[in-house]
Amino acid sequence: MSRFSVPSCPSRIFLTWFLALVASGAAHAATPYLICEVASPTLWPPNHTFVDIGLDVRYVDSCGCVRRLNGNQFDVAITQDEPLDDIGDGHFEPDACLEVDACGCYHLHVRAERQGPAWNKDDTGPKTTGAGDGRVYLIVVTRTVAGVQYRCCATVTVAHSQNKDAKASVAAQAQAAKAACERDGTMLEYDSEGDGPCVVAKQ
Ligand SMILES: [Ca+2]
Ligand SMILES: [Ca+2]
Repeated sequence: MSRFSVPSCPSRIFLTWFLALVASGAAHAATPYLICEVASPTLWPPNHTFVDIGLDVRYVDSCGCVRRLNGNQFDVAITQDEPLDDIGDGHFEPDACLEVDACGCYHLHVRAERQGPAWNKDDTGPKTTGAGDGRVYLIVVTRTVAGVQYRCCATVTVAHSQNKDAKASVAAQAQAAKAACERDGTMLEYDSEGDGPCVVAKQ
């Protein structure tokens, strides 16, 4: 006599339901994704110093397991919506610097600065080539797993001033930049890392 017998009807129903449940779960395995967060999404005052923005990158796999990534486990690009060196922004370059320390921990430093006012004090005409409406830094992190590239986006802003309208304006710019990045990887106009050496000090 076989050790295994055909299940009774209620048991067969349960077995069918269980197998269907397992199959359903396999078919709906979640798509992996990246999470990017910064501890300092807004910088003030605009004193041209580098600030470690506390970039935190996590990878969520198809099982929902969350892993914090070290700096050697992803690529990062940082761009901004203002030139690196223009009128009224202190003439410091580069404006971002990514360091990976001996322990593999990463530190993304961003310069706390933005362009000066868009108009001369007597309102006789434009003073800068930019709008002077606050600076947005866009951080784009990518990671490739089994030939598939995943992306996440975060922003850091430096408002033109601390009044309500200036802060709302730069927040709206950041929101739009993040949405475009998440949609199709769109970056901002200027490469924050520029061509200069990565030195975490005011130059
Ligand atoms: Ca600069
Ligand atoms: Ca801007």
